[in-house]
Amino acid sequence: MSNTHRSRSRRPKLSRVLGCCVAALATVALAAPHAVAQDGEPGKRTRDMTLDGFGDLIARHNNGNLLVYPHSGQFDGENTFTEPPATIGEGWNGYDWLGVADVTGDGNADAIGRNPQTSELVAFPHSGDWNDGNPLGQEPVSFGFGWNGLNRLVFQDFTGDGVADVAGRVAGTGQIQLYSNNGEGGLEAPSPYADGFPNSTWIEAADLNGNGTPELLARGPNGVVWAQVDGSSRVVTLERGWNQYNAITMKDLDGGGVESLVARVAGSNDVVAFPYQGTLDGENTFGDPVRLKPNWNHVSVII
Ligand SMILES: [Ca+2]
Ligand SMILES: [Ca+2]
Ligand SMILES: [Ca+2]
Repeated sequence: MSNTHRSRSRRPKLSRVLGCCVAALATVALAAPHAVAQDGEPGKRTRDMTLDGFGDLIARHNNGNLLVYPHSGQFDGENTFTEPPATIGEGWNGYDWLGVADVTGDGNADAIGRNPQTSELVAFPHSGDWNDGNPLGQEPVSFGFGWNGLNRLVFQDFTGDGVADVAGRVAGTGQIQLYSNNGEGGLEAPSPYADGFPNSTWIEAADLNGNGTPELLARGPNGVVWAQVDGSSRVVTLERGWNQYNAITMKDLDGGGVESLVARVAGSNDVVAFPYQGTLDGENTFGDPVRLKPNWNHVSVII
């Protein structure tokens, strides 16, 4: 398995699928010169598609389009992520797992997808240019095949070099395995990283205590969201009653470099943020929910 994950073979076919499709809407604010904020810091990842230093809200429309809602530059409820979205790809319903992080090592946010038909993990590198509205138009990079054996995937910098690595939960054993990034988009052979997540219905990673090592976050079947701190056995409860959410992601709301919880409420489908309060402090880590988007039932994935 290790050799296949070192592969960087080119995939012109997928490039054609995604290269044709971009219709960035004209009213989207043009990017300011790229301000290096959290990009490349240990234990963090960038989701800044527009290159202004603020992580953007990314979603897959039910029709398969990949949408970017640019960050306005400040955390301000429903004005935080601006409308209309830019469409940066189409055909993404062909992937059953999506992520956004810098996996190629240039500091820009790349889009990653797993094709369940082929079991391949593919990254679409950011071009480094937002103004053309087609940041993903380059040749994709393959991480090889065999990825269907993981039933949860997380893209985050676990190794502290500022480039996103891949962690995944192995179907059956429930163990989290880490595929370290060599810094240039190649993944090393997997190594065991954590246990204790066999029944979790959501898994993520974010550095909540600011020491450069991400915490592993998970939601249990009982609706409790908890964190395993710094890869140790120390566990803290963050939230309770979270089975009411039908999608969960994490987002740097204010450019401060620490990601907050973001979730979609079942029923209303409102997307709400639970702002990071400044310290990793159990159930006080995140504040009361603030609505970001009303009735977001038109998207199937939120990143
Ligand atoms: Ca941005
Ligand atoms: Ca790394
Ligand atoms: Ca940490």
